[in-house]
Amino acid sequence: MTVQYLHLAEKILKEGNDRGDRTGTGTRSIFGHQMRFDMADGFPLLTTKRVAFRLVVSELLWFIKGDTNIRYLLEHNNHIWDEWAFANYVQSDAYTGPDMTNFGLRSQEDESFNEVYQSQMRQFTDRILADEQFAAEFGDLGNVYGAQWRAWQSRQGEVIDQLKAVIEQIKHNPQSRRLIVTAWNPEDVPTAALPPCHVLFQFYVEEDKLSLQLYQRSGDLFLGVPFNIASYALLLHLVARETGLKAGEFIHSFGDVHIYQNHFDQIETQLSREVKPLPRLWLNPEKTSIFDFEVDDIRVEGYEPHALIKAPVAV
Ligand code: THF
Repeated sequence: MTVQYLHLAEKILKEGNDRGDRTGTGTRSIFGHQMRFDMADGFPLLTTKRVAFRLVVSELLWFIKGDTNIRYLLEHNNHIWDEWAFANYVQSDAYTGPDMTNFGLRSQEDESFNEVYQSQMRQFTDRILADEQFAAEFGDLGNVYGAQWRAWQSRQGEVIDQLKAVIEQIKHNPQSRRLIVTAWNPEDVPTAALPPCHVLFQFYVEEDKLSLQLYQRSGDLFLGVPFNIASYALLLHLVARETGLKAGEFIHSFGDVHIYQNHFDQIETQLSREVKPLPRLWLNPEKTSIFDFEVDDIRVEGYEPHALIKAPVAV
């Protein structure tokens, strides 16, 4: 798994196009790539740096619950979506603190601004946790993954639960070529804070094996992609558990896959490191339904990666 990831990193560095991007950071990118991970080889969690698997778990369970409010993530000490909620808040009339325009870039370039930003962010997340009303108003990210997977609004005003429906189809119609969940809702794209990066996934059943393919329109190779691989591999295992199948392959297909300019050194560090054996996934054997899993029901065993490498996230 790690080898395929490092191969992709080398390919982007060597062949990629240097491009500006929405966040102003600059990336090197290629268009179109596919990786295949066989779950029989171990759980695909990157070994050339430590990936915080507990954050992958709470984020995925948050999607599966259909939750779109960062409060659940904060309760699990998961801060990976904070910036997107904060961006909505500081643009609203309710925010009266110091100017936070373009906080993502400025916090990286200006240490004194960064201190002010960190303190405002801290106050924001503390208040989301302490104040239910405030959380309802400013913790919600709108129609992100959880909403599209579990509560897609139909034209007739009905609610479509794509995840439940696809699980029923896997159980009763496994040969189907329509085992699809889509997060890409064209109606929501113009107004979304961040249109979905993982646009669509499809299941495939062959004999007793379940496979999953994801189409990702945009992938941040250093920060996001290791999370995304682990997240969809875990989703595959959970759906396999619920449907009584074995986890087969996770196939990861990309549109624009890129390395941010301010992640080049970190990627080089990874390329210089030796690959280690993959961990195994432990799922609480007492749980059978994907909708009943909690964070403590999911662990990796035998994960001994190289040290964490820090990098700024582009907002
Ligand atoms: N935006 C960008 N620029 N990259 C992304 O990967 C990304 N995501 C989600 C939404 N927008 C994105 C958010 N997912 C981290 C990991 C995943 C994220 C966001 C941030 C991150 O900072 N990870 C750190 C550890 C964080 C911690 O320990 O708290 C890391 O070192 O991996 C793509 O899904």
